[in-house]
Amino acid sequence: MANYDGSQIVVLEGLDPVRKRPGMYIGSTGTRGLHHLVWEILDNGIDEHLAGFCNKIEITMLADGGITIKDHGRGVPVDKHPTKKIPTERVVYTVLHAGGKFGNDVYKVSGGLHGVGASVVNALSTKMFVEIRRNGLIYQDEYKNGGKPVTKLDDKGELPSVGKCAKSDTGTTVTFYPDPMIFETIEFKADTIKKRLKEIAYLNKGLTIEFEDKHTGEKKTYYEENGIKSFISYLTREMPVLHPEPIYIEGKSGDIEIEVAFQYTNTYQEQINSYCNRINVVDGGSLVTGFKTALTRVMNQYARELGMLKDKDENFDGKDIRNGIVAIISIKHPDPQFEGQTKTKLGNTDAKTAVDEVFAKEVSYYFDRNVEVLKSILENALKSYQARKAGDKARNAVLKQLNDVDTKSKLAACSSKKPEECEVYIVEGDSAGGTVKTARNRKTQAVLPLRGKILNVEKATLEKILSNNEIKTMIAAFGCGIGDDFDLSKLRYDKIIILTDADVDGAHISTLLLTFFYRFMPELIMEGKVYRGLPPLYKLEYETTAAKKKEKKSKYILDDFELEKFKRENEGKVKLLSVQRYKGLGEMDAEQLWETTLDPERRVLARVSISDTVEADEMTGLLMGSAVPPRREFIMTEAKYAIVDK
Ligand code: 0RA
Repeated sequence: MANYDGSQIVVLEGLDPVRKRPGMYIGSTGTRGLHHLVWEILDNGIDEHLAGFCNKIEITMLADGGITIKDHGRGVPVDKHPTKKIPTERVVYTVLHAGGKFGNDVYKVSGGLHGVGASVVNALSTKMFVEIRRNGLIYQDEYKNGGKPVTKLDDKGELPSVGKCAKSDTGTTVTFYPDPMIFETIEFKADTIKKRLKEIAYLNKGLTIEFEDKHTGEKKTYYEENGIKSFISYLTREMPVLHPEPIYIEGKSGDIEIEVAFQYTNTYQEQINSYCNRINVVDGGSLVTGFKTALTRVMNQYARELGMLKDKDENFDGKDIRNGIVAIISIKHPDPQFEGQTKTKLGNTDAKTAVDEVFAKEVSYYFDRNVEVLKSILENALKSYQARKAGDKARNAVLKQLNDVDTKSKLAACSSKKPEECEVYIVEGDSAGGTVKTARNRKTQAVLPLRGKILNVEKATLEKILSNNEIKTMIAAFGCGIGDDFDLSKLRYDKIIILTDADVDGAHISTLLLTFFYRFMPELIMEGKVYRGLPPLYKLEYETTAAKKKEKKSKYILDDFELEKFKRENEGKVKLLSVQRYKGLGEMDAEQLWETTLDPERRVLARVSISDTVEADEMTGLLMGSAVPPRREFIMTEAKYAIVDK
């Protein structure tokens, strides 16, 4: 038994830091961090799929709040770990960063964005059960209170088997219960999970994912025979397209496997999502460079062959050629190097060469056989080329002029010039803007009132966007430029706070603003500089009935949820005298606005974040696309929660 006790000490030392600083391992203890646990366990199953040993994963949301993830892979090894002297399974689930330290699978998801290891999940759970089927035997192991083993090892220090199964029946099943002492909420969200499963299915063609929610009885199977090609169809489903079918390309260069799918849309946007070993490399990197270089080269060659560009003409710019493209690049790489602060950029130079080589060869093969598609894409590039030539002048004029934009007329600046203490409120409407100007702290809070709706940048040309007054004022006020010229270090404010009414119009304006930021200054959002101010929806006047002497009190309430909560928690204790519902910011006077919405000590802000580009692009696409009915519905029912991580 000495062995067993010894292993327990390892465990305690091993996982303690995770419980002390969960945020360091899973980002947050909010709902996103909670779901990170699920992705972590799922990734292990996907690793098995990538290694070629698993074609089915099952996920079940249990009625008691737990979640089960079963993969049909080889099963986690149970033999004694050579150095730790405990079953390898225990190492996987109780030692930090044990994820990739054994086995020699080539394509690992671990080491990327998630990759903190299954032990972190165990550390943050009250209970965890592991069942392994391997070599015709069934093993079970159980942990409690943040990864403390419950199951006794046998006298050889091995995990005893509990039964037999067919030799071909292999796999790993993990069930865990997140710790309510750690997480703000332990309620898994079926929608969040299903969305992820869908993405996983697109990225892993041939993998079947079965989902079941025992709370509702819902069952769903995710399986995408056509992988990322279907993913493209999904992303472009609301957009007008230049050719009916996405183009799909695959190939191999050395150890690197490459898949690309793309489709041209009749929009001005370029949307390229890239994945390495199924990890979304949000900032692209070498694989995207390889794709862009090859696409530009090949298309310019075709344009000359077809006589669209004459000898004297200069080449199409890469941007002309990518105008309207929606693309996914997905590669498998044996040794990915993720770079940058957030590890969201691929560094490997061999990935650039490999993607360039495979893509150029295969796309030429495709275009030689689909000349009509080729022509429509080149004509689209030509239009962009011509517009750019015409627009260059206008654009330069606008950009020059930006510095001279008279922001004074609209922007009420703050007196401090220290960006770290300054904030700018972007306020819907002149009248609310006026009140905010009166109410604010003039030293640190600037106010920019917006008149009416701002331009929908998804539907406008660059020239039009840059000549829009509201947009010009914002660019000038922020001070950090846009697009390729963007420089975050020049941002004049620490926080950009969007303040709109809590109604459909307000939600729409806020979405339009976010779309503009996302398309032209995405770093603002990525770096967490953008917030939404959440003014209270209600003011309550009430009398306490419990105390001996009655006392009149008032309270601001954020939303319907909080109102219900207040009523529930104070049932019988207070008597409600009045419930005032604010229809808009305009109904508050300066003092109320300061107390509830501006005062840094009392206001509620929600930081706007984008969990990944697919979600954001899809969301903006959904909100901004040309099909009106679904968009309406989305704004009214979801806008408040759609992008706000709170
Ligand atoms: C490395 C080697 C082997 C299995 C695994 C990893 C493995 C890990 C996990 C985590 C969740 N499910 C898993 N399935 C498999 C065994 C290699 C062999 O059988 O030779």
